[in-house]
Amino acid sequence: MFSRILIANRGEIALRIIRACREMGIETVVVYSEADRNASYIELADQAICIGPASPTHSYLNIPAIISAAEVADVDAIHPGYGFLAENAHFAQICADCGIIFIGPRPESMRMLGDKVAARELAKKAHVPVVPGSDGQIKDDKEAIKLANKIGYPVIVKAAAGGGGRGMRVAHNDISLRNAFATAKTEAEAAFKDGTVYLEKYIVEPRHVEVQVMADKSGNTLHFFERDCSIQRRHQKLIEESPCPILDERTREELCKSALKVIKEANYENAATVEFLLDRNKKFYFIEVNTRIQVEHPVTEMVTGIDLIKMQLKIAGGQNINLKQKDIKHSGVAIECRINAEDPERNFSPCPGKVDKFILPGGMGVRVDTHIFQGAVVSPYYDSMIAKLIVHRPTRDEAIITMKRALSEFRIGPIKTTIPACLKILSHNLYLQNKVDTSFIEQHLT
Ligand code: MV4
Repeated sequence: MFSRILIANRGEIALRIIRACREMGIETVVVYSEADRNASYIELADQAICIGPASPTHSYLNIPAIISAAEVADVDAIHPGYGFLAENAHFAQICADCGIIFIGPRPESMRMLGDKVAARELAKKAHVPVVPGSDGQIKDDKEAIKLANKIGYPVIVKAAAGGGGRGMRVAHNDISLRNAFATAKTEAEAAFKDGTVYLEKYIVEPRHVEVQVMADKSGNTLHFFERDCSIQRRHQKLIEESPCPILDERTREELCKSALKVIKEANYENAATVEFLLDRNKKFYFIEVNTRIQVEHPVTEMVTGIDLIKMQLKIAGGQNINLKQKDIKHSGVAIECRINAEDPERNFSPCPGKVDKFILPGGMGVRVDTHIFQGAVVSPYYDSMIAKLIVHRPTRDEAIITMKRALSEFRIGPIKTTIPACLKILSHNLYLQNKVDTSFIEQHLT
């Protein structure tokens, strides 16, 4: 196993990785920007190295600075966390070239699955259901219109280099499709320097369901069931839960098996999330693969009892997974609420500043993943997430009760947070009755 690793991230995930390493006897080196010099987890890491000013381009995205820190500290490996360099194939390649293990997939897998057209074709090859749509990319609007009339409107034009909701356009007829095709292509060209687009039937009011998977270097693959992430706003998830409350056992098994087919076909290694859309008839369709550990991984950890960060470290260190699929069980219901420094009353605009008051919830079934403490300063330079509140209870009803209790115990001030918005959702009839989809917040919380 590794003796020492570098954590190329900040915030709660840096702390999460330090905790896993401490239990495994791995030393940690954390890098930080000038804005994070007073971060709580710096005290808990074995070593901390400043890599630059607050601006992410000059610090957490600064590959030469991070590699230099890794060389100086003489680490065996780098954990990228999520965001920043986590899905950067170029960075993973540089790590390999420098003899440092990147704790994640091989650069080729990241590159291939980062191309949504290639990922879609791979899923088809693995006999996994994909949304009806184009074979490969769509070259011109004539081809788009011809296909749209074959599969039926509405359709969605997506950028091959997109993902996470960037570079998408919906069209309801030939005229709007001509427009959608042109704008999607132009936007993709500008945002990703790659104007490749493809077309899918637009699934109306879907649920977002994703499967957690892991693969070791020997090709052993495991799934850890699914998370329902339908409660999101502008592609930023707010509440996630596991299991998906509307799946029957048979569909769950099919879904999870499909996720494994995708990562087996990709000859994947380490943690991934395979994303699906679930339509009104509870039919699922593959959409994309995230090649990183995700923010919402704790809900999976709670229902399965498995530490996914430790598993990532073991796999990257060359250990084979010594678990069988049938030994992985899910029990109870876990829900995660993201506590962001945002004002829900002002269109969720960021609310950075000093945290004067910070009282944590606790008690039975409650987990809080946070790097924040009383006196901490929330920087405007980074993502606004300041804590994740996770509950794990035997049933969904009990999980909701505990979550509401824990949210109301949480005291954060004077900055505004998403706590009131989470409380509203958890009390909403449609949420309680499992009648939500990805448009829930826009439709019922504004
Ligand atoms: C879709 C879709 C409807 N039909 N694809 C948005 C993020 C990206 N991962 C895929 N996304 C979508 N793809 C088809 N064919 C609707 C969305 C979508 C969405 C998906 C998941 C979670 C939230 C969403 C919000 C709006 C649109």
